[in-house]
Amino acid sequence: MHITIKGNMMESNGKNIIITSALPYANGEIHLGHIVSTYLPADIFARFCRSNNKNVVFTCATDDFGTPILLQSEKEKITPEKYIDFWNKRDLADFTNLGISFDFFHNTSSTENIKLTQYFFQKILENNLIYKNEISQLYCEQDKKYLPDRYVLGTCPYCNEDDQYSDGCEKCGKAFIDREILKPRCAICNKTPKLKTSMHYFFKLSLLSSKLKTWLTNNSNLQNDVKNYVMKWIDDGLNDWDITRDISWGVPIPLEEAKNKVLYGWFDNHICYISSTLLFLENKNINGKEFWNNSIIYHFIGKDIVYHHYLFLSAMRLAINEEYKLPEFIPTRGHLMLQGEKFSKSRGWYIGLGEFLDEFPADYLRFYLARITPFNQSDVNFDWEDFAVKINNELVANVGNFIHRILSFIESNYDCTVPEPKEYDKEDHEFLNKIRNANENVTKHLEKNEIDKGLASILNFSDYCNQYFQKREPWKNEESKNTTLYLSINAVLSLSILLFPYIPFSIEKLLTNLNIERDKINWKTNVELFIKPGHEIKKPEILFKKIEKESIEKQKNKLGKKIK
Ligand code: B3M
Ligand code: ZN
Repeated sequence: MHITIKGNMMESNGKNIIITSALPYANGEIHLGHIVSTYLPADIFARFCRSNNKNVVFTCATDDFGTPILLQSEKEKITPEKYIDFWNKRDLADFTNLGISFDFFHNTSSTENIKLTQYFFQKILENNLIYKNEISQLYCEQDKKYLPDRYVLGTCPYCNEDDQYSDGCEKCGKAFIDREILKPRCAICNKTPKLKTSMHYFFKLSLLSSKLKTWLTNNSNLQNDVKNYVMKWIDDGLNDWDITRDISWGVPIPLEEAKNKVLYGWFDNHICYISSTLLFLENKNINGKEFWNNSIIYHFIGKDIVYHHYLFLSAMRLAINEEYKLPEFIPTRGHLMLQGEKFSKSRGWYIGLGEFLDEFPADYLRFYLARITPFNQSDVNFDWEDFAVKINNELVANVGNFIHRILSFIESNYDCTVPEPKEYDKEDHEFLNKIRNANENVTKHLEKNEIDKGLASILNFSDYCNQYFQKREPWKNEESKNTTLYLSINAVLSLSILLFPYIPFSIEKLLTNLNIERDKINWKTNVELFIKPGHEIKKPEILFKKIEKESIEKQKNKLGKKIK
């Protein structure tokens, strides 16, 4: 990453871009729903910015702390450290297999994040925005533990369903307020817990309401539909936030009097966006805090964590007087449905990422999800039939077809050497203009995070290329064929540059076929045709294979049959 430093200040003028993706909990496989809303859009944008020579820092981490992870590690009779280490490595492997090009992937349980989180707590406390209050909480005498929501099971008072956690009922969807659950029992030993008081620390979120409103009003980059309901939450009155948990697994509260108490996971996890970025930069001898405050910041999330990002995250940075600036963008997207229904692991209505990648190339998933994911909060539907249609008719028959025809024509008619063009006629000039301006439309869309519209624009260009080649009939027009192939191979390069953020694995292969090194090209390379007459291409290989009907049938038959 080339960052130009003038004196002590970073030369920013919009060159420094910080991109984060919401942190996956370290206790389960990456969910396709999070790939749609968070990881893929962030990665496409990061690759687009890098291709435009921006100084990009793209980070993520596993969200390690919290009750469910502690509970799960106890069930598996391993330490929480061991447990999260497994999932941190597993998630990074999955992200790598999917081409999610984080510059750095860390942990919320890292020493850097613990230190920065404790710094935030101390500063917010100094600024009189934290107070103490006694709360009563269920306590298990047998396990000598206070029992947060996920440690208490019981019967739903609304639908009478048993074995529900004390924060809400999975069956009827009702959220419970303080200890509404009937017949509460400890989730570890099944004994009946008793009520015990405990000193908790509260963040005065309510006192930051007007500062939050000012920030939201002045930040025109945030999506209006999201901003509107966040404003309503503020107008309805914000509750102060209990940031304490009486468990061992979390960021210790840095106060003598608060031994054995930790901070709530949502207090520390988004601070990891900052601590991971700082660590990555400091490892390159770059002042991370200066870079952070001289960057444009994007936090990519799904709509289920809007409250935490538009309110908790922003309020905490406001509470320390913006020592670390707030984000310009919080790209927020919807959830993923499967064949028109909600994903459900317990009902087997689910596609596992690993399972998908065993059957289909990662670029097929990237292409299809980018094709169907608008930049808004509407839910997106993964349909196996539609997946096959879009891959076969668009990626294979449109893009793949054009690329293969050009490369194999040059291989068989010119012995892999790009021909010298002759004079251009009107159609050639039109095609030349299309090639040189192909990135304009796509740029407009990707700058606005409209990954679906960007890809649609690329497919239109590819369509045009196919029509041009078909009309020029180089296989029978001796006179014009050199010009046709010279322009067409440059059109293939333009397609490679534009598609790279979407289907990086295939484009790496294509650039090898074109005998072009990736770091020799960027987003604007082909404004002046980069491939010159005489350039040698390699023997072409088929980039995309059609999806057969049987493989789709196989996937659809699996639905609903998998057990949890
Ligand atoms: N670990 C996962 C979720 O609720 C949560 C995100 C944290 S981002 C700081 O989607
Ligand atoms: Zn117990």
